[in-house]
Amino acid sequence: MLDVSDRAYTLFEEVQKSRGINLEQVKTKLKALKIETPSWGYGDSGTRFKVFPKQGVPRNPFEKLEDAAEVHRLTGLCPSVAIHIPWDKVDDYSKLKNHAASLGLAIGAVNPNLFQEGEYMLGSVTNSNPVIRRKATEHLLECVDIAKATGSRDLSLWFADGTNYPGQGDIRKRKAWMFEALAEMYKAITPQMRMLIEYKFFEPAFYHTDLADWGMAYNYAVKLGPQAKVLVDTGHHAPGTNVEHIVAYLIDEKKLGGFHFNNRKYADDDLIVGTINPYELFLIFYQILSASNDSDAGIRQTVDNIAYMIDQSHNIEPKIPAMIRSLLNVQIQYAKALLVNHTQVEEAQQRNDVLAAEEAVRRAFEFDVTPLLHVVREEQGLPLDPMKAFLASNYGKDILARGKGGAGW
Ligand code: PSV
Ligand code: MN
Repeated sequence: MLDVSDRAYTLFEEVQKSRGINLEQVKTKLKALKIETPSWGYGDSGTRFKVFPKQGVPRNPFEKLEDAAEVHRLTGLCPSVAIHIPWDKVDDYSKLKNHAASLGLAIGAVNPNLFQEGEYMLGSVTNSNPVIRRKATEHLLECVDIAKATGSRDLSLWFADGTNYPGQGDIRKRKAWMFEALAEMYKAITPQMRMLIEYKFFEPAFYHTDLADWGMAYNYAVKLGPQAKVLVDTGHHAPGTNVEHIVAYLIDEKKLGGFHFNNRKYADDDLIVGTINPYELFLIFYQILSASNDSDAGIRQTVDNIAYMIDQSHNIEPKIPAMIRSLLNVQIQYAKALLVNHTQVEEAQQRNDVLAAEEAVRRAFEFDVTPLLHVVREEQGLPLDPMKAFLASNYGKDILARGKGGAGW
């Protein structure tokens, strides 16, 4: 039975029915949406100017999982957690995996970290010193072993490698070294694993970055083989870049592996996803959903295997509510994108009716999906308003006993 608060749903249902939208299918898709949260999003993080330590932040990877489990309990959206090595280094990864399982979670993507050791100042896998390159490659291989122990499918790869001045490095040699390291890693992964190659156009390097854009990531992924895909971090593009175009292109090439969701105003701001430009997020999902019924099974398979992950830096905001907000923002835009009438869009495209086509897409964005999400949550036995439920619970108060100075970077 519907809650009184969801009388609005009856009205919503009528409107959607008249638009030819099957809400039962929409609800099924919403219930299947899974978004991975990052262990580092629960810890202290900051800008290069300051990290503000927060009270109650997890002190180790086990406590990070506990916070993630609480977020999953309230939202039903995030059954896996990405780990970053060495931030989440433990002696026994099967213990970490079992701890996750005991909380109803799985360990998700394993992220090697090749940007925090002094030796990597001038590059990790692209360093001109072969000893440092070897050390960096060994770390990639270590992460493959960790993924075996945690049962993770994805290795999520981001390289800070780059140079600050023209002439500082040999760009083409570095390109070859990057490939060499990736190829060695590719040989080490199991048939179930995937390498997700992330790109970013600048920072920390300010002149050139070895893996600067989706074209370079795509090229490495093609050369490596079918288990290598591209990872799109929404914050890693120059202002004005049409990210949803990149998404559609990579899906069509069957090379889109996953996302790091966050939002940006200027550069890689790592703000909460959907807070600055929710329409972009909606349009990304519109592209994904347009491809989800493609006649090409490879494209359908690509869409089905997209890893949705959050990658944010919660500098001033409390970590758990920030994560809940992020998940809800993704869910809202996904719900809206599910309301696009694709037949209507296609018909308008065929008539070359530009305004009708634009209207058919935007219309879905303009609906308030609150009643729909209430009903979905009610059917899943979840709190109708996960944020409110968290704020009313004792979890946030209890963890304050952890004190200040928890895990961070
Ligand atoms: C780099 O800016 C990045 O997006 C990469 O995914 C890192 O692994 C992550 O942020 C955490 O620093
Ligand atoms: Mn990222």
